[in-house]
Amino acid sequence: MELPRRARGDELLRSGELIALRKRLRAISARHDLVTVIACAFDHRTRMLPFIYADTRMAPAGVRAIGSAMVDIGFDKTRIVLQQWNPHFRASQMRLDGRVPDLFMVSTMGMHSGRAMEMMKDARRIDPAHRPLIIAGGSHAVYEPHLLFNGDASQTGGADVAITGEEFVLLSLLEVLLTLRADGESMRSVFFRARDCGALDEISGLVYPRGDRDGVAEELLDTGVQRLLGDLDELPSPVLGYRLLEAPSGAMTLASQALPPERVRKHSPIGSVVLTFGCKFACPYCPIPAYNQRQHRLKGPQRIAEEMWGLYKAYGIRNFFGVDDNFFNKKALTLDILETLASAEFDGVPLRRKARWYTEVTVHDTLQMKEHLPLAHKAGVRALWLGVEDMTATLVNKGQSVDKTSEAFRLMRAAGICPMPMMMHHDSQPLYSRGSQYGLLNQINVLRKAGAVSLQVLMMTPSPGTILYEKTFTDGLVIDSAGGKPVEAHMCDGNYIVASKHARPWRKQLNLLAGYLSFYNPLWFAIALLRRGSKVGLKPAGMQIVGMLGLIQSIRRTSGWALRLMFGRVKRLSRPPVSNIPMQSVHGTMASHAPVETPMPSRRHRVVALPVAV
Ligand code: B12
Ligand code: SF4
Repeated sequence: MELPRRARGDELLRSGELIALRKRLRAISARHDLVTVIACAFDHRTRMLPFIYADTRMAPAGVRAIGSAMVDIGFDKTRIVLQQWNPHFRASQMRLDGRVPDLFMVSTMGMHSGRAMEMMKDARRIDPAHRPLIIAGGSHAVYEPHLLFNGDASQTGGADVAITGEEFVLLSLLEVLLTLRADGESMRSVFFRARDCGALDEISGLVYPRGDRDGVAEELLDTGVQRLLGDLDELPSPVLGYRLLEAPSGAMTLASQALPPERVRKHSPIGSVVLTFGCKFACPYCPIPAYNQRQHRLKGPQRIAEEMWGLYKAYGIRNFFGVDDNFFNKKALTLDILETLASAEFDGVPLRRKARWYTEVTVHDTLQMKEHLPLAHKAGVRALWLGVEDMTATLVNKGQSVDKTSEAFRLMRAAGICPMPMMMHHDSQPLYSRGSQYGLLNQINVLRKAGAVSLQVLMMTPSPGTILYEKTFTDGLVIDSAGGKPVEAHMCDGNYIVASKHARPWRKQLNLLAGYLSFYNPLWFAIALLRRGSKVGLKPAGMQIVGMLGLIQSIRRTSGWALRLMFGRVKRLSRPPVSNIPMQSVHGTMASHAPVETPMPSRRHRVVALPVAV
């Protein structure tokens, strides 16, 4: 099920609304000496192709954005801990500025949710009198917030509240809490009071539990789908967030100081930056258009140039990854950004000399931009990731074809931009096809000839928040367990075959490895070295090294699963998962973020209390 769309015309915040909220919070923050720890959940078992380098060498934008927002409103005592860099971090032992934090925030994607739940459970070991308010966020909270709470009465765990949206939702929550907070009152206490008097119900984008026992959710209340920020120039500067990072370490506790600015680039040589959000296509396996309420949201060209320069000056970062869904989505707006970046100068230095960047686009839009690819190069673009999925457009048709994809790749290479294809393998695609371009290896060969520099091949996997999600279950594709091993969250990353009707799903698992092996191998490394005179230089050879190292990890991690699929009993699910915690909207109707078939509470037992400190 996709996220429901807000009423037409009510999808976006009013212009200036986020700026006004930031200003109001700055006016009250001095009265509240808050300490915050923001943790990014990361399951190291997901470390393999195709993300082996980007997963740890690019400090994620989500936690940095939340950290930037906290500093921007006046809460400097904030630390960002990445489980990527601090695998042994223990929330129960965290102290910052000598104090147990007032707020513990956890950001997670679906495949890292096991680690997020462990961290929140651990944070609950802190004595309730000092325990921070536990706030969960990130893409998993957007699509499956119910999974961030504990519904098992025999234990305690999970979040106090999940944010199913962006900065504006968190800041709105903080404004309500800080307005109600009595002197010296804990953030948990004021949260419970605010919740019980209905003060949170007008903040769209929250899911919070109710029940008699702390840490056990008897029901979940959903305040609805967030309003999105349309003008991304209203966001706080990303420069703020980088100075909050905890340095990589094997310690369970936090260091007294954050990672010094001069060491940021060493650990995060790539800086992810928000440029645009949204995509005009509507691929049925993708949750992005619905998440964005079919809106295209942008930062202004000058602001983008200033951010890149600001990050370079403050931390020396020179490589940027635009977290765009489809950067070339609207040609005129794209050209505006490219022209500005190509000509931007700071302190007499052209930005393009210092900043190189990469982002995601589609084949269709790349061809629309074909005469402007040299401009993109001049603006600093050096690689573009393109969803070619299945080039014969059998799986999904978004204007790609073998000829068009090849043409787009050749034009990019001619302009000095590395084409980075993202493919999707599926049940009906054979490993090799004779006399056609349908097979996986055939397509990889075409891509390589056309100039592909890297390769991503993932298996089509059900993604919550998409039209296809439920059908994949009801069609009997989704695997529950193989050889007695249940499918876990970290396996739902496209690298494991967890949804397939194929009679021999292990072949699909091996196909992925065979596909990678045909692309990343010593022969093609040698050829890439010989061809280093091309406009993309040594980059293909560099990607071959990363690819071969990543492939070793992929083989190590997924071949056991291939064996289970081969020799074990494969059990499939026939229905999509339901929330084991009843869920409803604050108005007593179906919750916007409910998964399919979520039971509604039989009776709405809301306690409406006066907002008095406890
Ligand atoms: C960049 C990116 C990556 C990079 C991440 C590198 C890095 N270290 O940052 C790479 C390429 C490695 C990657 C890999 C994968 N990704 Co990815 N990725 C993205 C992408 C395009 C942008 C993420 C981002 O930085 N956004 C910008 C920031 C500012 O937004 P944000 O992260 O959403 O955070 C905002 C809110 O969510 C919220 N928030 C976030 N955290 C918190 C915490 C708290 C406490 C609060 C209050 C709020 C909050 O506030 C933030 C500011 O607005 C998103 C799609 C998208 N457009 O968001 C997919 C996305 C996150 N990826 C996704 C997936 C599935 C994957 C992969 C499994 C590959 C795949 N099969 O598609 C792998 C997993 C790899 C791994 N081991 O982790 C999914 C996650 C779905 C889910 N249910 O969790 C997304 C949403 C795309 C999609 N298909 O829908 N990805
Ligand atoms: S083109 Fe990419 S971002 Fe756009 S809907 Fe399709 S998969 Fe999603």
